Amino acid sequence: MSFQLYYNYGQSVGAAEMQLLVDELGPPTVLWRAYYNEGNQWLKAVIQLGRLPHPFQLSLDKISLGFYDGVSAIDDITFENCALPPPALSCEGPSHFWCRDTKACIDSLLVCDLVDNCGDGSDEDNCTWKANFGNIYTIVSIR
Ligand SMILES: [Ca+2]
Repeated sequence: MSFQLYYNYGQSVGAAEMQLLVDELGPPTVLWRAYYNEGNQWLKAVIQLGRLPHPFQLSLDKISLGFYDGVSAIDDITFENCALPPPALSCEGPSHFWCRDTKACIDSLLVCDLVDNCGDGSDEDNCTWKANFGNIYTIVSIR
């Protein structure tokens, strides 16, 4: 899933940030932040959200240090690629992966990328070794 948003900055504005809130995942995650005056114009931003299997909320928060003179706004929010891929009767070739339960055919580059692209998790099963970077674990595919 991804969406586009446009933001407008006037003069002497503080920071603005968009947060993602998912009840099951605890505190909000900052998806986007603008710090300074970026001119009196609408700009384009694209944010990749990945797959969100739980209900979620987006919030736009304004951060000001007491002095505020300007406008922060978003508009034309569009969500894209929100549905799972449809089932396929076959899925052949080394550049494709056939999902176990949903029978969707996905690009093999989506296998073991930490996102459930199939909807049944089969593209993230059997990702066989893990690298430990402190408290962060990264699963690396050897398929
Ligand atoms: Ca995946």
